[in-house]
Amino acid sequence: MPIHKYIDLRSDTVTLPTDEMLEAIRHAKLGDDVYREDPTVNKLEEMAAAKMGKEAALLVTSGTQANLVSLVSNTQRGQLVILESESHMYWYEVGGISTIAGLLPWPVKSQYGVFEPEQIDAAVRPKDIHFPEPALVCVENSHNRHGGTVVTPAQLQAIHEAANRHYLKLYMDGARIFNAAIALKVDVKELTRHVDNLMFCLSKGLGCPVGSVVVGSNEFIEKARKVRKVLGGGMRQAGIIAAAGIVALEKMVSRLQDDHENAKRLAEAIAKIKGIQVDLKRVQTNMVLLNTSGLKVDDKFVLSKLKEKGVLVSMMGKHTLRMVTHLGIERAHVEAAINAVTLTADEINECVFT
Ligand code: TLP
Repeated sequence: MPIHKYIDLRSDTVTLPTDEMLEAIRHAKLGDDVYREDPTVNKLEEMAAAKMGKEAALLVTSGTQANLVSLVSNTQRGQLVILESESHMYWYEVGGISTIAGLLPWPVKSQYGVFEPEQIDAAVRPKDIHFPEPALVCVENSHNRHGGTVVTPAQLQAIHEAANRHYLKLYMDGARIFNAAIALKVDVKELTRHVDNLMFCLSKGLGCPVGSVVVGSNEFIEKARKVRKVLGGGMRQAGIIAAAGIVALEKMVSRLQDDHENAKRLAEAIAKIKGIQVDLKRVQTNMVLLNTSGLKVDDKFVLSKLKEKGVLVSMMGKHTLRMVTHLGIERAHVEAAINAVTLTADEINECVFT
């Protein structure tokens, strides 16, 4: 576990590389990737494209850079992008969609992370001198702020059809796409075939230290490569990143099932605690959202009480805490975290209600 003193459930971004990854990094064949001469990067990109059923792929530094590169490569400045109102691109990417890509985000609300196709029809307004041109629809799978909920192949197909009706492209922030595929028990290609292009992260549940991959057509990736360069993301001996990515794609996908089972156990136990609510319908992958409004105290107080007991969680909004299971979190950690939440709630309930 990253910070050994704590059971760190803040995010699956805190995972550390496995010994096998470190060995692969040590022995990676390297070259200058801006010249396309790093054999390890080339291998990872070929593997990623094949796995996702697309023509080409591009290694980038982070999920945020992947989304930005993709936004710029799919659009022209001044256009409109339809996305889910709780999406990572809208909430957590420092507004790069507007400040750097020059786009107008058009947020659409949903209950579990994916909007209905009719909402795309409604968001696309008639051609009019007053309106920006719509260009792109984005989906997120699994959906972070909705608690790791998944978008099914059927939902993606319906959204793709709606996007096509309006000549819009469909992009997927698939930071955790393998979590979605494992939860839905489908090959990941079932989730990629209805999108024009997508990105996925190596550095979350798959355990790599750095890196995300953008995937799409040859033409799209060629453009993305140039956009990555202008954003300062052209890397040189990036094989040291790609080497871990290859291990991740070969070895780390199936174990995500353990994270999902651990999240389910956490969620079911915590749902029974007085003052905390968990919407179990949202617990589909490796996240658990805790609604702590029933404890009637400040979230920071709950957070600090949990920390005192050795458990780190993150804050997702007023009275919403998030726990994420990942590589390094074993069943014993899950049971210890349940105890810590139970004790914390007991202490708070005693003070508030006596
Ligand atoms: N998410 C992080 C934080 O930024 C909130 C987390 O802890 O969950 N898309 C999705 C769906 C993500 O969840 C994230 C990271 C990103 C993109 C950005 O990836 P990075 O952190 O590599 O830039």
